[in-house]
Amino acid sequence: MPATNAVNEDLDKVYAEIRELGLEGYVAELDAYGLSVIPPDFVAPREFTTRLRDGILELAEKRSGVQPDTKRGSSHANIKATSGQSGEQWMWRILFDNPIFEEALMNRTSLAMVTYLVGYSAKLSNSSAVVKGPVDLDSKPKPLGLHSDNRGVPSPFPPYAQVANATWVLTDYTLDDGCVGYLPGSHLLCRQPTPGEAVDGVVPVEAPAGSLLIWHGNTWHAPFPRTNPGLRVSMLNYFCRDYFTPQEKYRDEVPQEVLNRNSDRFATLMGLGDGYGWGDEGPDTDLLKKSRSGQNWHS
Ligand SMILES: O=C(O)CCC(=O)C(=O)O
Ligand SMILES: [Fe+2]
Repeated sequence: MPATNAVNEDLDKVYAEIRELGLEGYVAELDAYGLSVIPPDFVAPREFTTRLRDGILELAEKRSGVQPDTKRGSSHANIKATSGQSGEQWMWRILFDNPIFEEALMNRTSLAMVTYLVGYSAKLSNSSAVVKGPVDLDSKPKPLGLHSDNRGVPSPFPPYAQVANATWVLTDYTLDDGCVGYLPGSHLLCRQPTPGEAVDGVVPVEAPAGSLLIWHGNTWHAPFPRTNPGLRVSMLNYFCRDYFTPQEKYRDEVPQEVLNRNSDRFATLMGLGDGYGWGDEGPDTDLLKKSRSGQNWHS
């Protein structure tokens, strides 16, 4: 049985897309290790990732009122963290803040890899961005927060992915830059790590700006603290299978103009293809057949 994707009637279709984009090697890496690093040339033109990074820095200032200091990162020393470590600015549900975020979501390479993991009926669970500054080197180091993104999923996890993470690396990722780290092969363990488990085996995911990271929802990973001056900038799109509840509100809040300028796949990602949530009119059976038919996620 394949380790990462479910038996799926759309496998031929997604594999054809993978081949067309030259991504077979990255699928092999994902199957073997649970995480794949896709180089910039397979992702998007440099000009696009520069604009995406600038869009996130602009949003960071809009949301916090603090202008990001990309050289030293001092702007983020005391930034209010909504999650994670201090010095880290997380911005949630950024999708509707700038049309370039829609383009990043719909990027063909990203979507092909995500589809391989969670199918064509997948929904967007969150679209967020992180701007991360250097830690205070005098403070006591915090333990690595190793985890799988399968929040609330009981063990044992299924071997196929229930959620998938596509992270846009928008400034270089090295250990000292505060990149993400992961435990290779941990997607096969099918459970969450216990506190302190396996942290010695965690390897940094080093990648140049413009790369795209894709990981299986079972994979154990954790952010490293940044020790270099300056800021780490990333955008992450986090997807779930259609029977999950997305973390962020999309279905009821996506503006019509945003739907109008995007494809049917975008509407599915927003949850518009999800047949659950009916009222006294009862289920829309056509919609149910498409989303919760069960045909594309049995293993
Ligand atoms: O951005 C990072 O370094 C890791 C964040 C994380 O755990 C995630 O995106 O699921
Ligand atoms: Fe995570």
